Amino acid sequence: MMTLNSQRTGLPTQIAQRLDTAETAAATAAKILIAGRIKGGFSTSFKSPYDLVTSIDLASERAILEILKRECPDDLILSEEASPTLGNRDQSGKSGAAYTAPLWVIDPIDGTMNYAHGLRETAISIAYCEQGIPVLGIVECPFVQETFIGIRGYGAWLNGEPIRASVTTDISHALVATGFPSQRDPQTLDKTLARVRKVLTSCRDIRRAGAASIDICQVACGRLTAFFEDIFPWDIAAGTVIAEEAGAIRGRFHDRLSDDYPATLDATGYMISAPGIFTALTELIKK
Ligand code: LIP
Repeated sequence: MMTLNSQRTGLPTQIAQRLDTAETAAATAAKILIAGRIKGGFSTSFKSPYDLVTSIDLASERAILEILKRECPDDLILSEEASPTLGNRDQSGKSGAAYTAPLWVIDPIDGTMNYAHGLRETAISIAYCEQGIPVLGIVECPFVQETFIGIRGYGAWLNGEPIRASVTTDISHALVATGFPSQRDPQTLDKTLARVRKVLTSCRDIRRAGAASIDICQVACGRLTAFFEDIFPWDIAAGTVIAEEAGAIRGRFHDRLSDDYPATLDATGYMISAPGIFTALTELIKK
C-alpha cells in the first residue's frame, strides 16, 4: 500500500485541493487547541446538562470556517456549534436536497470534555462529502501528534503511513469502545448499560475514551476492534471514511434514524467494526 505522499499526485484535482484545504484547517485549529491549553483560562458553558462547549471550540470552529469559506466558497458546511443542521440555511433550499451538494462536516473539538479536563484524547474532525457521502476525512489529534486521513477509493493513513483494521475473527478477542449519551434519562441509561453489559460478557473488554472520532480511527488502525454509540454526523463523518478505507465495516445497532440528516450521515445507532467480527457484534448489541 502506498504512503499518503506517493498517493497525492494521483488524486483528482477537486479532492487534492480539498485535502490541502482540510490539512490547513486542521493544522490551524490544532494550534488553537494547543495554545488554549497552554494559556488556560478559557470559558466553559453547557448546551444541555451534560453537553459542554468551551470558548476554544468556538475559536477553533471560527478558524476552520474562515479557511473553508475562503478556499471553497460554494461548498456547504455542517458544523457542531455554528450550523448543526442545514435545514434552515437560506441558500440551500430544502434540507434533504442540501446534503447532496458539496458539503463539509466539522467537529472543531471532538472530546470537548477531555479538552476541558486536560486529557489528551481530543481531536479536530473535518470531512468533505459528495452526495451526502464522506469522501475525504481528517482527524487531527494535536496532543499525541497523530493525524489520520482517509480518501474514498485511495486509502487510509496515520501520519502518512497506510493503516488497516484488525483481522481478528473471534469476538471474544475484541476490544470494543463506546460512548455515553448526554441524555441521562432512566430509559436511555438502561439501554446504554444493557449494551455495555453484553459487550463486557462476550468481548475482551470495553473502553470509553471520550472522543468518538478518535475511537473510530483506533478501529481503523487496529488498536481497537470496534466502536458503537448513538451520536452525531460531525463525530463520525471523517472517521468513517478513514475506517472504511482501512477495511472496517460501518453498520447500525438500531433502526431509528434521525429526522435531521440523510442516512449516509446519520449517526444514531452507529457502529464500525473490524470485518471479521462485524456480524457477531451486530447480533450481540442488537439482540
Ligand atoms: C463527544 C464524543 C464523545 C461522545 C459524546 C460527544 P463532543 O463529542 O465524541 O465520545 O461520547 O456523546 O458526542 O461533544 O466532544 O464533540
